Amino acid sequence: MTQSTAIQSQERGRILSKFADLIEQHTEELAALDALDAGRLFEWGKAVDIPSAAKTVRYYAGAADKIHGQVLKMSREFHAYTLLEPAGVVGHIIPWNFPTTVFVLKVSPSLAAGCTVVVKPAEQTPLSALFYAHLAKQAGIPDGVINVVTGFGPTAGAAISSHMDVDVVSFTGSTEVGRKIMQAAALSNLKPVSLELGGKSPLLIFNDADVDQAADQALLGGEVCAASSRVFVQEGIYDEFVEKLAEKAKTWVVGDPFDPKTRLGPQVDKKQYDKILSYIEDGKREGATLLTGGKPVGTKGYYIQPTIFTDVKEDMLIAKDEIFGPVMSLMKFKTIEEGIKCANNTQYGLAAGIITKNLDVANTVSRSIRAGVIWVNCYFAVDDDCPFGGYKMSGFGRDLGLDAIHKYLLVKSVATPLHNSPW
Ligand code: TXE
Repeated sequence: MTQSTAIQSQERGRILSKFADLIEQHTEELAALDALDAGRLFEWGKAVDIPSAAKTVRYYAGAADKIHGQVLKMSREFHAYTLLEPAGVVGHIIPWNFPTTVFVLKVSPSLAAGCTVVVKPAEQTPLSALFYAHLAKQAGIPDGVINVVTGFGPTAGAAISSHMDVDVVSFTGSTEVGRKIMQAAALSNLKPVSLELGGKSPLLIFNDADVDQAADQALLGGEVCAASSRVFVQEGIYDEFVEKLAEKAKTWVVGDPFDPKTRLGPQVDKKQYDKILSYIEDGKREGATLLTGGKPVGTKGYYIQPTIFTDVKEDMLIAKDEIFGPVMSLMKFKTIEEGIKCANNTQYGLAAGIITKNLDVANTVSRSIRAGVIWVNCYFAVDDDCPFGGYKMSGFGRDLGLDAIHKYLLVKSVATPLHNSPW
């Protein structure tokens, strides 16, 4: 697409706003599709996932006409400036855990930047992506701008990452597949990639925390890349915290994602279900103590009880590997330094949580943890304006925030001598 045929930026913003309105108008259908496909809670989808998706699209709609380069100060008498140009065709390969959220946080900044996109949803959860494409057409996004290609990873996904005409790939998924995508990019047209990969995020709870609130924060885990799956509790409140957490976890209703009483829906598929149960067995075998859960629920569907292990050692598999399910490892620490060391003892670096009333502790620990997102006295506070992405083997590149648009832009420098200036 040339500059002359491209839809101008204000018009792009207007169409994206219309897309956001249509998402809101179809909240129920979209929440139902994600509940059917991914087992996401229907009520949560209606109250949070879908309204937040519309908000994300609107955030980038507002940014579409504010993307511009800079005038440069050259060391000679030149007039020089940068142009920010759309990178071209962006391939988005997305996972099954947040079909709606990841779709909009990838697609919206690319469209604001003026790119076209090819989206491959996860094979387990293609329905909402197809419906979003349908709504995009109704909003006036021209044919060919959003292309949804359903299919499996090694075929449809690999075709995108190795394609000579795909200019950028943005991926969210496992570290293992992230490596393959980088390889395919390197062996094809050297397209830039951004990778949002797994995590084993720590939550540090200090002695001065409100134990009741801390237990609620700790329970926001599950099939979330940033789940606080390693919870470190300072020794002074450890016993009280364990008791409180067990009490709360036992009240969680596991079941049908369409039932408003349900707090924990099913796992996405049999592969994921078997993987989680096998990690629970590893935990027991390696000597961790099962505080709650540990078993499947019912005989139909892929339901697992919220599972909490205590007496976990840092070298156990359940403390090292990303399980991506309702399994938490609880560990104890004494000093701030020990807490920081434990938090950083992982190959991952996606997110971390800190619960304390002491500002000095919060500031020191925030700077010492090698992770892309730090939540102090909260957890999973993801927002359109906050860049999201990892350090270390959790990948690189950021989704969300205005900076995400720059993944989908190319910088061109233009320089010309001023009249009569020697060069
Ligand atoms: O992810 P995959 P899976 C982690 C989590 C989970 C594990 C496996 O630990 O248990 O990954 O989940 C596509 N070339 N996360 O197997 O395989 C695939 O079709 C190109 C963390 O479902 O990484 C899907 O669209 N694409 C994560 C997407 O990659 C390929 C979210 C993700 O699938 C491909 C999901 C290939 N060779 C899982 N192979 C997070 N960070 O939130 C697969 N795909």
